Amino acid sequence: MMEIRGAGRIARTAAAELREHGSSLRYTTLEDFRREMHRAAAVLTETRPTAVSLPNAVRFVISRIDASESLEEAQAALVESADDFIARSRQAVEMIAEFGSRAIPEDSVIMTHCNSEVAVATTIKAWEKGRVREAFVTEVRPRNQGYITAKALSDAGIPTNFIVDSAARYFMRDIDAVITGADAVTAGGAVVNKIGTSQIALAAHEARVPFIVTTETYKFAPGTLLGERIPIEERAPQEVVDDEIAGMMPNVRVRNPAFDVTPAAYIDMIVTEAGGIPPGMAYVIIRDYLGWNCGEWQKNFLIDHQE
Ligand code: RUB
Repeated sequence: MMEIRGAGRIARTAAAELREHGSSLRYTTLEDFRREMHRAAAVLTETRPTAVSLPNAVRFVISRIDASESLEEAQAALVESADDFIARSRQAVEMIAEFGSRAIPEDSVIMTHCNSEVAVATTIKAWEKGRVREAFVTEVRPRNQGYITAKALSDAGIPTNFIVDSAARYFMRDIDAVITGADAVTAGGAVVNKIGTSQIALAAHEARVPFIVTTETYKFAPGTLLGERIPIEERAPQEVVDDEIAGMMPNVRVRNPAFDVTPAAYIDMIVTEAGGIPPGMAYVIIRDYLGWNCGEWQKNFLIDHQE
């Protein structure tokens, strides 16, 4: 329903909801508790398919329940792991804002797209340090998240220009750095973010304007190492064209993908709480920060396929 949006908030809300759900019901056995938590985790994970922060947050919480040996231990682990995830996530935003603000060139005019908590925090931090002079914010059709971003930057005192999405290339010549968030980062360093991001990255690449992505490490997608693709959420056509107008164009199919993929080649830096990295280092984040052990997986694969 888009009541909770932005990949970081989605992840924190999922962790908090698992904690509330698990704490509100009475269970008699560890098995029942685990089963119900896995069911709840699956319901949550299906709500938005693209933001990898969601399954990563859910996995973080559920894995500690799975590792528990008694019901009491599992219930305590649920509360602890959810609180731990939420605290780490908030801390990550602060760290990224600090690192990212240093990466923005002095006296910059920046452009951003959609409403990313991390990109906004980074821009405001850079403004406070005197590194940002002005901002350009896109409208972000069809859900207009640009209004939320424009208000946040304006409230912080940043002179802000609000433009339609299709004006991004027109204004690119005035821009010193583009800064966005991410819903997912692949093992190859490609970034999935709000639809339109890749067009802006292309325009920035053409104009030699640095394109900086700010993202917590839990938006990196381990499954992409195994050849999984990030599903792109396609939302209702009514978000783009209302039914009455659509009814006048019977041969027109309205398409509404919510996200797109920006290739690693158009990204200058990905700023995480582990520091600013080139996109080619995405695998290192998956291995060292998400603890995703490819060797372990390979071993299990070989055992399963012995025949
Ligand atoms: C939001 C969006 C944001 C990322 C990162 O899309 O694409 O750029 O989620 O946001 P939607 P954050 O509005 O469809 O959820 O930095 O807040 O995690």
